Amino acid sequence: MYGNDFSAPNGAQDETPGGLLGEVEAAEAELRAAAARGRRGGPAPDEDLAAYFAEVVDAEQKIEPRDWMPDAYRRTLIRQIAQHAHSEIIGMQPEGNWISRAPSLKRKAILLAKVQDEAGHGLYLYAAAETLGISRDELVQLLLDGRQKYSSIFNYPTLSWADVGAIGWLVDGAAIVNQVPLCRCSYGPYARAMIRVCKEESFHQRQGYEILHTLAHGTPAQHAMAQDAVDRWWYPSLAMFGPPDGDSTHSAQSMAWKIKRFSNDDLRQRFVDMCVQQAEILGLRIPDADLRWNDERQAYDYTQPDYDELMRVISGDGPCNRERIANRRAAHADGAWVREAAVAYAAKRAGQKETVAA
Ligand code: BYC
Repeated sequence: MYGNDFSAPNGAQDETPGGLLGEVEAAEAELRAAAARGRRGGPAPDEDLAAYFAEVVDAEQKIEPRDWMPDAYRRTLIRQIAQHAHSEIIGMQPEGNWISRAPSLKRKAILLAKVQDEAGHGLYLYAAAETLGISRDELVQLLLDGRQKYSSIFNYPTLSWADVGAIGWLVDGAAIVNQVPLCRCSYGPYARAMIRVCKEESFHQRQGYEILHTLAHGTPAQHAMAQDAVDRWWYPSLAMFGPPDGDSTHSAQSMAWKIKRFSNDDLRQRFVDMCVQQAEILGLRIPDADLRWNDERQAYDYTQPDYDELMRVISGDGPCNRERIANRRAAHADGAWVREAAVAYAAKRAGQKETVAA
């Protein structure tokens, strides 16, 4: 058993063959089937638009950019997709911190490729958000001004090489558990972007798992370093799923619109259940003395993360918030000449085409 395969301790496999990646493939097949069976056309002239929208969503058809949608649905998607895109971009920093210090050429090449994938995910997601009528420039400015959020997890420091393994195993693992259901999101461009993102995230998780496995089976000092990383990343990873259901402001509406398919707590539970068995194989301990199998619930009981800490980190007061956003602002300013050159080149090309056409 490896990476994000999921099975319950009683030996019962997850309901979908192939675990989470199997679910991504099933979602991809569903997307193709929905496109092939066509869908009802636009609303009739006198039809109630909200009822039309609800009918499309209830029929598990995708809402596409030109379709009518409630303003609040559009705003929710822009908020969530932008937050997701910003997370990918800011998320390059904690791991980027170790590229020049990776312990071998092979590890360095793998980490470079992973961080590049994250830039790619950010770009697909900005492109998906742009289909909702907002530009990438505007979104980037909202991030830089602190008016849009990114995931809390990227405000924690990466203190040792083992943190790169823990990020892969736990952070990418949590991300996959959260994002696989988004492959079935009602908004077509987001669902389609998620298919590719999840496939790549699965490799990311495996590389982290493999780093931790190597360290955990190495010298006592390496084992201790791996355990220390898991101790520090476990609770922040649980907090990635957001506030508990009772405090989640958007979940009920997002689930009704089929943007989210499961609640924050349901996904958090699924993640815990998946990790327990993987930790055993790694030979590492999950830092929770109260973690135990509950036969009645067919799930593990576990200690909740500190949600006050989550709220502090979200509101800008985590260990690395200021550093991360300062780095992003500096990188954006340093890249101004590239954007200007690209605009000048595009204008020159457009001028040449006009001259040829004249
Ligand atoms: N961090 O009503 P709720 C990655 C906010 S990148 C920050 O439950 P919702 C990777 C929430 O926005 C992983 N803020 O919200 C990259 C809301 O505030 P606003 C990123 C959080 O949206 C590089 C308020 O709290 N993944 O995988 O229904 C390297 C109330 O929450 C957080 C995504 O972005 C948080 N943890 O549910 C490695 C996935 N939690 O906006 C890996 C897409 C909550 O009202 N996003 N908030 O001011 C989602 O699935 C959902 O937006 C969430 C939150 C589950 C995160």
